[in-house]
Amino acid sequence: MSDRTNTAPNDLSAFWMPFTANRQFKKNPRMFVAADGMYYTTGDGRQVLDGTSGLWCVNAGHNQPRIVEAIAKQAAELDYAPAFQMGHPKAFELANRLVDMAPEGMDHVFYTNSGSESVETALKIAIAYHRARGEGTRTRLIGRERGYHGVNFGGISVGGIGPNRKTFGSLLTGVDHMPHTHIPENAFTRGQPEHGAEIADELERIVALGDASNIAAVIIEPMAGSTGVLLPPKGYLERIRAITKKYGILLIFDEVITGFGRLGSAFGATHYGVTPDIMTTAKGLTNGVIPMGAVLTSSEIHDAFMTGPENMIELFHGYTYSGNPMASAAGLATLETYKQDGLFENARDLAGYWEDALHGLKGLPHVIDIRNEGLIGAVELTPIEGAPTKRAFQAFLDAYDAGILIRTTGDIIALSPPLIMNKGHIDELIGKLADVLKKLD
Ligand code: PXG
Repeated sequence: MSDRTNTAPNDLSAFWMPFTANRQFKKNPRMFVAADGMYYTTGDGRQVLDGTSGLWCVNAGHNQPRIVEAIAKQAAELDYAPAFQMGHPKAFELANRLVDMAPEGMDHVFYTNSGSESVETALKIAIAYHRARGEGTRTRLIGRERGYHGVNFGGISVGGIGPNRKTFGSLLTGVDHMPHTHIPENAFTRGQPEHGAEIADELERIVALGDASNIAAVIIEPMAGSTGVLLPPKGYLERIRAITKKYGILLIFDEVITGFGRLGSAFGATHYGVTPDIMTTAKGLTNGVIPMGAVLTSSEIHDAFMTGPENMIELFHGYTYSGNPMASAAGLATLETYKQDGLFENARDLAGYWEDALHGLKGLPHVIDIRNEGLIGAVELTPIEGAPTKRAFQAFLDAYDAGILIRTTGDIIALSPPLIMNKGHIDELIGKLADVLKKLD
């Protein structure tokens, strides 16, 4: 074995980076070494405005003093406590705070460590719930094209992303997909689009063919984030809710991106006024600082498990780090920050200015659609013939050089800045993005 103790810190080969073009990155790496408020500092000492809240998670901005202090204090006080058959106060306190901010009826919280684990947990709870009630034939799951539900096997099965099938094969059986809601007649819509509520009726066809007695749950993002900011047409979510209710099928909202103020309300469910049976969260729960996810369920679901002998474990599921003290402390400080600093209100107040600024990019070269909701935006570009994704990725590289962090998916630029943003930050972000787009080949 080679002696690795002298490996220079600039040797980049050992770290196999996630969702990254490793060889390209390592030839010309982009490193962040510090962050504060709205800005990252790069390895070469430049300030980069965070237009994406890291990966849609740093909703309260970087280096938030309450969160920094809470983590430091927690590490010294109680670093870890067993998650099974033992408790610690902050996990219970955080669950109560989450229930307080969730829609009426979402009364229980199961902790995970990521959005992907929240999704797996929600799917397992849905199947086990029907079984607990004597409807064990309800095992089928329904997702949606262009849905993103993380990277584990359940999530990629209900998700609607082609490359997952190309790379990982047949995935889970017993899964159907509804069509996505992204239709051309809604191009350049501000906020929720007018057309497409009837796309929800495809669910009726899937139920007619598969039979409700076999179907456990439907899972969708209230607004699909990572496949390019695909908004629910007006009336669509209401129809999905009505159809699932009619057939006794559980509705899971994957709120990993839409949770914690991104749309100007606590959750997508509260923003759109449609309450599911289960909600998955992560990211903004702890401001992205310590990994944590949470699944919220109704009492009806939770209570269905609370039968049988009291010495028995009711749900055969959990993680070593479920509700761990450091994450719980970070979560409590994060929720306190959202409340004390009025960050959801700030997102709501800024949404109009954000919308106007974004739609001001209409008419720039290659721009074929602009979409927005809350503090989320997307600018879709025409792909280069025969080289999809290349144009948007070039925009990402140019933007980084210009001092703004954006995300791209396919040829779509996605923006989701921290909720602490002000109008000056919007002007800087959109102004620099406009300059990048004007010069793009
Ligand atoms: N559900 C949804 C709706 C998500 O957006 C996950 C589950 C999985 O979460 P974890 O914590 O396991 O990554 C996500 C994650 C992007 C981007 O730029 C989006 C995500 C993650 C990383 C990048 O679009 N979403």
